[in-house]
Amino acid sequence: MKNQVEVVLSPLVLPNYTLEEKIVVVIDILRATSTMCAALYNGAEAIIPVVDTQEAQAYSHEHPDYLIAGEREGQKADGFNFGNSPAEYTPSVIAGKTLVLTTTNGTKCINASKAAHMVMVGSFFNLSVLSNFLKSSKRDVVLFCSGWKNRVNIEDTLFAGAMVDLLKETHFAEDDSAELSADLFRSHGDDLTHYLRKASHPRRFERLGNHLDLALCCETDRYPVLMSLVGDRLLKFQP
Ligand code: 3SL
Repeated sequence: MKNQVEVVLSPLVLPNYTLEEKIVVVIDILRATSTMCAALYNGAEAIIPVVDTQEAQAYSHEHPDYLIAGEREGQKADGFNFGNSPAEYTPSVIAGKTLVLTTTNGTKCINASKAAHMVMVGSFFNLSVLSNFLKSSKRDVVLFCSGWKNRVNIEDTLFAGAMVDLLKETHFAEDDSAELSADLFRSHGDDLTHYLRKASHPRRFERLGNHLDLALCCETDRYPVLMSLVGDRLLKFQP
């Protein structure tokens, strides 16, 4: 018997979904969950996703050895040495370190998912390894798109659609948002970077002079790593 897969298109509709007993995959393609995959793959010991900048600063006072990173409005947040680009977290910077990260949407969504049986992180960087794990999990799956300030976004919806499509042998699309995200991916998934020029966040990047992260975050399977939330931290997960 197949399990079900549901797609939450915006944090605003999360209260309509039951998370208990399910695996929740939080998606923030641009860029929080892509950054998390890059950092853990490149050797981070753990990532602590926090909701606000004060909480991140508090970790830095207690643990001066942690890297503290913050993003607001697509830019490095005031007072932070690190931001939210996957390109920042090379092995020489991140190996062996714990990263505390706060972002506008993605880290909030991870914290909002704690009722789940398991909270994981999805991006194009770990698409295949994550889909293989979910297929074998025998659990219902909720794909939680972080969006932008409660609005639906194209990039997270496309990724959710890619995952619904990959899971079709083991999971049936339970809600219309799963069906429509899969249809979107089937129509536009073969040229992600081109289609994503329509999306609002890449336009925000352009205005900020960020010409690299869109293409980078569309690279499928660049950082094949699995992670799950254990207490307050995301740790590498070996099935
Ligand atoms: O919203 C978020 O969580 C961030 O990923 C946004 S940004 O890509 O860093 O601007």
